[in-house]
Amino acid sequence: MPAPRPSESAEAARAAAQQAEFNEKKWVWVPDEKDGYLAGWVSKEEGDFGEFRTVPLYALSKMNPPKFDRVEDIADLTFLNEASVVNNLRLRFGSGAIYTYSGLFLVAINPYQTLPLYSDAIIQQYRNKRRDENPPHIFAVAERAWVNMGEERENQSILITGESGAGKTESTKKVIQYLAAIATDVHPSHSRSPTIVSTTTMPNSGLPRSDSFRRGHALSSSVSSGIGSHLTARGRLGLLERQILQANPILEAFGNAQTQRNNNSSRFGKFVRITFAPDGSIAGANIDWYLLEKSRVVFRSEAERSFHVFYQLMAGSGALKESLLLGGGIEDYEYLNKSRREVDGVDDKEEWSALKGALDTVGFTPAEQFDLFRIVAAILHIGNITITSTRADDAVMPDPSQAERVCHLLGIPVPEFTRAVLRPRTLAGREWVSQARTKQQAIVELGALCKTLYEKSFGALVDKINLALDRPSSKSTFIGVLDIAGFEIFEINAYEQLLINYTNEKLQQFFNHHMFVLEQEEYAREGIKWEYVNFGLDLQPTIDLIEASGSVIGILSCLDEECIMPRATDLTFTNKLHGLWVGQDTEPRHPGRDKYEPTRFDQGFIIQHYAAKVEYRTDGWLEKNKDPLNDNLTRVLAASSDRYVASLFAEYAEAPATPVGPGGAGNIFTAGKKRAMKKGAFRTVAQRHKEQLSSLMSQLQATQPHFVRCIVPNSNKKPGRVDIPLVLDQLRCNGVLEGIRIARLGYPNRLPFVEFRQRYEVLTPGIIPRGYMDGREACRRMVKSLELDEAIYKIGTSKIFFKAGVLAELEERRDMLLFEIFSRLQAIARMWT
Ligand code: AOV
Ligand code: MG
Repeated sequence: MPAPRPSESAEAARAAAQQAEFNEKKWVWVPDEKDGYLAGWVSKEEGDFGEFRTVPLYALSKMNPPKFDRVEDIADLTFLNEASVVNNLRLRFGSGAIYTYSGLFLVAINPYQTLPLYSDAIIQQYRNKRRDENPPHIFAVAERAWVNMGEERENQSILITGESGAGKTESTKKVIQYLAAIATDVHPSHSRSPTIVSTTTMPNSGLPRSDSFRRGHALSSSVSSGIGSHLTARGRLGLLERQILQANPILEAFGNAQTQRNNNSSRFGKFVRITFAPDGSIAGANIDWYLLEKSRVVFRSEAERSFHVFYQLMAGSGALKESLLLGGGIEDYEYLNKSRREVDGVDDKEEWSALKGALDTVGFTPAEQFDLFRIVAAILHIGNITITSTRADDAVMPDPSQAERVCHLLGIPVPEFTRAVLRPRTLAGREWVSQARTKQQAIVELGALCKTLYEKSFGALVDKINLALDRPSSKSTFIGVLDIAGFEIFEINAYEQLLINYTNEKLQQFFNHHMFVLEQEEYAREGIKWEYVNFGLDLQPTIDLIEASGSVIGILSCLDEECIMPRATDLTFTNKLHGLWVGQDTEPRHPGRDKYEPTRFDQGFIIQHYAAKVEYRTDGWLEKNKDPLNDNLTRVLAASSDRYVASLFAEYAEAPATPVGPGGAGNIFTAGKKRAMKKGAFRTVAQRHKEQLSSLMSQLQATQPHFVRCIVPNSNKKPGRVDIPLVLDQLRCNGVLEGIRIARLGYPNRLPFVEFRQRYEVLTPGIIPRGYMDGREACRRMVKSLELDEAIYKIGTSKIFFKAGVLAELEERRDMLLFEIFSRLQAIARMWT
C-alpha cells in the first residue's frame, strides 16, 4: 500500500475524528411535525422524561455516519430511511446541488433561480462521460440515453414527473437542449442550417457515418471537446434542431397558463420523441399530448389566467386584431376580465413576437397562423354573447351582433348557429322537434362549444407541428421525453385527479417492473440465489380496480356504462360502484377490493394508491366523462365554409341526429348504447384516456427508460427555502421512497471485491496472506473473520452485496480503528518533538 500523502492523512484524521464523535452517541432521526425530522440521540432506551423528547423506538430512524453526508446517490446510504433521504437532499440543495441520484431516479429540486448549470461548456463536460464521472445532472441522464441508444440501437425514454411547479417542463427543455446540441455536434455536416459552413474538422469525419457515431460518443472524449463548444452555440444549430426547439414556445403559448402554483403551468401532458438517424444526427420529432385542461378557456379561479395565447394575442398586432374583430382590450372580454390579467415579469407583447417567430420557424404559413388565432378570437366573442330568458324561461339572444361576429369568424350562418344554441332540433320518438333551451342550458352549451373548439384547434396545432418535424424512417431510433403531471392529492379530488393518479400508478408499476428486472438480472449475473417477489405486480390490484373491463368492472368502465343509462346520475354511479367493489354479490373476490372503500358521508370513494389513500368525490363525473356537445352545433360547424373550422369538426359531418333521452336534449350519449359505442369519434373521456395511456405504455415498454423526479422545494416560488414536510410528501408520491422500499428488500449496497478488500482489510489483519489471492476468496475470508451473519451479505462473482445498514457498521469499526491508530501515532510524534 502506498503511504498516504500528508493532506490525505489529515483528511482521514478529520474524518476519523468526526466519525468517532458521531460514534459516541447513538444518533437518530426523530419525527417532527414541523420540520419532518430532527436530529437527536438516544439518551436512554426506556421511560425517561424531562427536557428530552420521549419517542417510541419504532418511530426513530438511524442516522448515517458523516462519511455519507451529501452522497451523490442516495442508494449508497447505508441506512435507507425517509429521514436520511430527505436530509441528504437538503444538505445538497443547501450547497447548490439541485440534482441527486436515488438508484434509478434522478431527483431534481427546483432552485427557483437561474443557476449556471446549463451552458455549452457544461454540455461539453457531460459529453462522453459516464454517470459517475460528473456530479448528478439532467444532462447526464440525456447523455446516457443517447449513448445507450447508439450502442444498443434501442429506443430510450426519459420519464419526468413531479407536482405542479416542480420543474418538469424546464427539465424537458434541458434534455432537448442537450440532445439538439450534441446531435449537431456529432455530425455537423448533417445540419441543414446555412449558418454552418465547413465543419468537417471532426477528427473522425473520414469514417463511415455509423462508425463515427459510435466513436463520437462511446470511445473518445477528445472527439468532441474543443470543437464542440462553438458548434453547439445556439445560432449554429441546424434548421431542424431549431424547429424542434421552437415547437416548445408554441405549445406553451397554447397549452400553458399562469396558475397559483406555477406562472407557466402546462395544462396538458406530453410525450416528445426526438428521432435520430443511424449517424446520431437528429432526424425529426413527434409530439403526443394528453388531457388538456380546456375548461380553463371558460373558467378559472380569480388568481389565475387563461392560456397564455389569449393575452399575447390581445397584446399583439393591431391589424390582426382588427381582422379578428377584436376591438378594445382584455377588460372587454368576459372570458378574460373575471380573473388575473398579467404575470409578474412577463411581457405579453414580447411573448407575442416570440410566438410569431416560433410559428414562422416551424413553418406555419400566414394563413395557418390566422386559423389558429381565428379560433382564439371566436372563443372571446362567444364569451361575450349575451343570453337572457323569456318569461317562460326560454333562452334568447337579445343582441345578434355578437353572434354575427362569431359566425363571421367561424364561417357559419347566423340563423343556424342561433337556432342550434337556443332551440336545437331533436328527435322525440319519430318526430323532429325544436326544443327551447333555458338560459342556463344555452350558456353551458356555449361554454362547451368553446372548450371543444379550443381542444380541437390545439390538436390540429400539434398535428401540424408533427407534420413539420416528423420524418419517420425505418432506421431511426428515438429518445422520448415524458412531461406529465405527477400524483395529486387535494382536499377535494375530482375526476381529473383520478385520471392523473391512474396514469401515475401505471408509470410507477412500469418503474417497479423495470427495477425488478434489472435487479434480477444483476443477481443472476452474479450467480446469487434470491427469491424475489415480483414487485412489478404489486400495483396490479389498484390498476384493475380502475381500468378493468369485462368480467371485472373497474371504475372507468362502470362510469362509461352509467353514462349511457337513462336517468343515471353521479349518485347512481357511485352506488353501483360500491355494489361492485364492496357488495357481497359479486364475482370471485378480486384483490382490488382491498384497495377500495366507500366514503362515509360524501358521495365518493377511497382508493389505496401506491403513494397514499386518496378520497375522490364523484360530483359531476357523468358530465365530465361524456364531455357532451350538442350535435346540432357540431353539424353546423362541420358544414362551415371555412376549411379549417370544417376540418376540426369533420367527424361530425352528416351525422344523423339522435333522439332525445330523458337526461337532456340531444347529446349523443342519451341515444343508447349501440350508437355511442359504434363510431370512433364518440368516445368518453375515460375511453380516450385509457387508449392513449395504453398506447403510451406500450411505447414505453419498448424503450430503455430513465426516470427523473422533480421536486418543488416550497410553496412560495422562493429560492433557497426547503419545506421538509412538503418534500417528504413528494418523495412518497413520486415513487422515490417506493423505490427505496423495494431496494431494501434486496441487497442495496454493493462493492466490487477489490474495493471491499481495499477499504476493510484493515479490520481483518493477517487473514489474507501476502501475494496474490482471488478477490472472491479474499472476501469470503474477510466476512468470516468479521463474523458477519450470512443473512446480511451475499458474495457474487465480482461484487459483494449487503443488506441496508451493514456498511455503516463496518465504517464505524474501521473509523474507530483508524482513530486509535492516529491517536497512537500522534502520541508518538509528541514524544519526538
Ligand atoms: P412543471 O412543469 O413541473 O409544473 P416548470 O418546469 O414549469 O414546472 O417550472 C416552474 C418554474 O420553476 C419555471 O418557470 C422556472 O421559473 C422554475 N424552474 C424550474 N426548474 C428550474 C431550473 N432547473 N432552473 C431554474 N429555474 C427553474 V406544471 O407544468 O405546473 O405541473 O402543470
Ligand atoms: Mg410543466
